[in-house]
Formats: sequence, C-alpha cells, structure tokens
Amino acid sequence: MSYLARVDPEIAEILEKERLRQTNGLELIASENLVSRAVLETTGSIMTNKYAEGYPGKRYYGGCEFYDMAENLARDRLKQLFGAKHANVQPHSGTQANMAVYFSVMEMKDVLMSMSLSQGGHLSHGSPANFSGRLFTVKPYGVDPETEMLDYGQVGEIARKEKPKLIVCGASAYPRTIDFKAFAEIAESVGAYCMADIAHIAGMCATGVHPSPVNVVHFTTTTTHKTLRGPRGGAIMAEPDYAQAVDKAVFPGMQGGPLMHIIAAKAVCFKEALRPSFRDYNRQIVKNCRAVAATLMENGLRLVSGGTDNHLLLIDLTDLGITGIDAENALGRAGITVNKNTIPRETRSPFVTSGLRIGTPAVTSRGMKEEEMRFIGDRIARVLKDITNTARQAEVKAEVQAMASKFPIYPE
Ligand code: DSN
Repeated sequence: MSYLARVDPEIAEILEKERLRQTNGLELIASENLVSRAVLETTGSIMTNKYAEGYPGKRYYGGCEFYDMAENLARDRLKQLFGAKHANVQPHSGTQANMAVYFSVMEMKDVLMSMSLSQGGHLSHGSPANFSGRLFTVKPYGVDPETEMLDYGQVGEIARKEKPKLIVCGASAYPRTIDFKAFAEIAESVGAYCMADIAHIAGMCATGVHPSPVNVVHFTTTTTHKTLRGPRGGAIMAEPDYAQAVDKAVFPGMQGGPLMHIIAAKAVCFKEALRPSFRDYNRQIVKNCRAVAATLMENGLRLVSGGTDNHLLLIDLTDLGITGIDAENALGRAGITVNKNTIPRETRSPFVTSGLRIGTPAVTSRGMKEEEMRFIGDRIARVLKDITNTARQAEVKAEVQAMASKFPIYPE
C-alpha cells in the first residue's frame, strides 16, 4: 500500500474508502463474496506480467513454464472438485464461459432455450440486450405463476414445441433447488445439448449441498467468485467429446491472452474448496439464508416462492408499496448492500423493479451465523417498513457497524 499511496494517492484513498465500506457494512449481494488472503495475494501477484496465449505445453509465447504449472494445477483441481472429465479455466467471466459453450456447438440463429431474465435467468442466457439474444433465436421458459418455482412439465412442453439446439439451466435469481437431471432428460428427449450455468451455486454443487450437474449435462459453466470464494472469473467443465470444441471456442475463438494471475488465484481457490471445511461453509450459507428468510417472513414480508433452498432469497415488495430501487437505496443508507431485482409477474422496469435479492455468501465468509442473520432480517424489515424514515436508517447503520466490527473480513 505504501507504494500505491506514494504513486497514486487518489486511487489509494479510494481503496481505503472501499476497505472501510466493506468492513463496516454488510454485503448481502447474492453474487458477491470475500476472497481469502491467499486468493487476494495471488490476484495481486507478478503472475499478472505475462502473456500466455494458448494452453499448457502449447503456448504462443516463451517463458511460460511456470504459467503452465499454475494452469495445470487449476485445471486438475477443478476436475477433482467436481469429478469433471475436462476443465477450461481461461474464461475471463461467466458470460464468456457461456459464450464459449454456445459457440462450441451452435450456429447463428440456432434455437437457444433458457430461463428468461425477468424470471431469474441471466443476461447471457438470451437477453435481447446481450450478444446471446442477438445471435441466437431465444425461446424462454419461466417459473410457474402460482408456485413461483420451475415447472419441469412446462419446460418439456416448450422444448418439444421449439426443438432447441441447446437448453440452458441455471439462474441468477432463483431461490430453489434446480433439478439438473430433469433438464438433462428433457434435452435428451428432444435431441438438444444441455448446459448448466452454476455460477451462483457452484460452491454448493462442489460440496453436495446442492445436486451437481457435472456428468449429468454436456456442459457446466461457472464463475469462480461467488459461492466458490475465488477471484473474479469463469470456468467450463465439459464431457470429453466436446473438450476440444470448448477449448477452441475459448482460445482462439473468443479470447486472446488469459489472465494468468487470476488463473493462479483460481487454483488457490479450488485448493481451498477441496478442504472439508468448505462443505461446512456452504452448508452454513444455506442455513444463514433460511434464517434471514424466516425472520423476514415473521415480520410479514412476502418472499418469492415462500422461502429458499439456497444462498439467496427474493423479497416481493408489492404489498409494502415500495420499489426495488427505493428499497436498495434505503438499505444502502443503513449500511446494508443489496440489489433490486425483478420478480415473477414483474410490472416495473429492471431499473426500478418490485423486488430485492438478498444473499448470504459474503456474511457467511465473515463467520456470521443464524443469530446474526436474525439481526440482519430484523433490521432489513425495520428499514423497509418505514422507508422514508432516514433517522431509522442512521440508527440501523450504527447498529450494523457495531455488529459487523465483531466479524473482521481479514482477522489478524
Ligand atoms: N451479475 C451476476 C449476478 O449478480 O447474479 C451474475 O453474473
């Protein structure tokens, strides 16, 4: 830090402000987490200095011998973690992992079937605003309007009608268990490829806390920075028949030089995820999310689908008469970071929304348990029920800071 402070005091000051924000507040964004010191150290290491286009043993630059060792470790550990037969750790992000799978087996205009963004899917699953929606013919499925859960019978019907080339399963705002076997069977019955995007639930899939799609579907994509607690990035696991196509789609198809400091940090993350304690950690994420959910419901708030099976929950703000954007801002003033989110049967734009998404990976990484989750659920309800009360928001912010200070992000 002393170098940075001397070279660029403005950025040093921003980093310090952000350190304080993370330390004093509660990060409840479902897709975020806090990396270990070892991952942080590797991410900021000299491994950032080199180009390594290509793959281990087949690079387009000299001097890659240690980069090869790091990438091989990352690939082997990812395979071990999920029991996968082939792994590619080069995608810079989850979206790029998805893009590589699409390009490995699809042509432009082919039919892509996926969960629509407004019902819990992801931008890269075919949103018209994203490359995936512009290049492919997208046929969406959603959740059942009554249960707000996936209806596999309905997914099968859409698949039989639309005859997709690829079915995507996986979501970024779905609080329930996903039946990957059901998706694989539907895909098989219509001769489609099946890809599971487990970006949100990868840590749970790796540890058996959620069923894993690896070796069930043809392709599994993920990010490494959510429940896996690694650096920001993506990865792909594929059945051996598609290994070469996937590797070619990533490089040279879609990316140039891999981010080797990130790949080395992915290797560290996978090693940490192979420890038995990582299963306990993922179990605690779910227990914590259930505790927040129970507290919110006891306070009269409605949750989409009536609860959660995983690391996230969605609050339907309709009955409170407030919008997602106003709720996000009010909680932000109270030191609680969340994001507005569309909910099933949404009537508002994605910039306004009628819902809030809340997740427990980051607070669980700080060592918080059910007692703290009840505190969090209670304070969220207090703020949301009187959203214009800025004095209450200030009061909650002080309480949040006092509670958070007992759970340092990087204890000495
Ligand atoms: N943007 C991420 C999320 O918040 O779910 C997914 O990539």
